[in-house]
Amino acid sequence: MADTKVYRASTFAPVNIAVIKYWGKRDAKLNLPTNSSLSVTLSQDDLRTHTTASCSPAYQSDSLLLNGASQDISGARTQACLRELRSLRKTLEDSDSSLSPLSTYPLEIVSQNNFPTAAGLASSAAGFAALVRAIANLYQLKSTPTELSRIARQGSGSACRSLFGGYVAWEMGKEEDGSDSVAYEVAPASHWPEMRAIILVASAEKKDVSSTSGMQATVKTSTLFNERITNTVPKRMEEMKKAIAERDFASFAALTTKDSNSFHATCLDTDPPIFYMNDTSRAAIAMVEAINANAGKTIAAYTFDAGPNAVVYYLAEHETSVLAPFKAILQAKDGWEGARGQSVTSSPL
Ligand code: 2P0
Repeated sequence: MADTKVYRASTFAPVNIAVIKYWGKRDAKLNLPTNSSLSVTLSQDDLRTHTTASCSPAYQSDSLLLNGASQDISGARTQACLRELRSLRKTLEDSDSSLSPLSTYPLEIVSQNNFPTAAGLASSAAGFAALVRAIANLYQLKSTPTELSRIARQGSGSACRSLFGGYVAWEMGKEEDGSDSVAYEVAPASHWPEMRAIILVASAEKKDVSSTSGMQATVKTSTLFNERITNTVPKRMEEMKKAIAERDFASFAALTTKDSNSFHATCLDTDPPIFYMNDTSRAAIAMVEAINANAGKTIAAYTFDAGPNAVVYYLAEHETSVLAPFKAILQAKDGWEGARGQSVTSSPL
């Protein structure tokens, strides 16, 4: 009788929000960035991708279902992840003849996000991190999260940072083959457990300019961009690591807001210009400025990804001062579609 056994493994992967932004590729095929970046992983309780990977000799071909809809997996990025994971499994099988030949079986991947896909909420990051982790679990690979980050990066750059909880750096690396372009944990969430983030959803619609095409246009046409990657970001990476090590919120906040504005400035400096922020985003910036002025010190920091949604970082002790003004505008439905309170967690993947 034909073998119809199904092998299965499931995992969750969290969303991460960069405080030093990745924007620009030096190699689009391998997803190698023009600068290092640093992010904070958000709680899996609220925003996450759940993925089940299974394989069986009875399956017809590889397949991927996202939020119930069948996805095209013929793209180079998904194929690169599948190829690398199968190759690691094959190495295990070659060294241990008792292992079943899972690397030769078709894969079925079923993913579910609990947040809007492609709305500037880093869905590709959690998505590819969960895909890589689920298949690595299915294949019982011994790889470390940093080794898996090299694979997830090829699916989507920011995905390499979602393999860790807490505070995570993606070092751009120097090698042409991308072997040293990997992520690692700068500090666990427990190092600074008071950190909180609120995400303000200005629009849950799909963005006009994808990150991939946007960053390639910036690399080609922005004159501000070169200053950003050669001087601004390398210096900020070190300053941000120090701010996190010292739990210095004022420095963390200043670097976070400046880097968000620097990234959006290079978008505006792109030809044709890219506008990810809108009037609602700018109202959030004004609100954070007012909250800090009112407190007489920096207690809130905003950052925006490739979309209009605001992420505001603050410490638990200032929850009321930071959230009350935002709750007021959310209730007034001033362009905001909803908010989600988030806290940083160690995300045990
Ligand atoms: C980041 N973003 O560091 C930056 C900030 C958006 C703005 O990483 O082409 O979806 O798949 O490597 O990872 C979004 O870019 O791009 C992103 P690809 P990705 O989080």
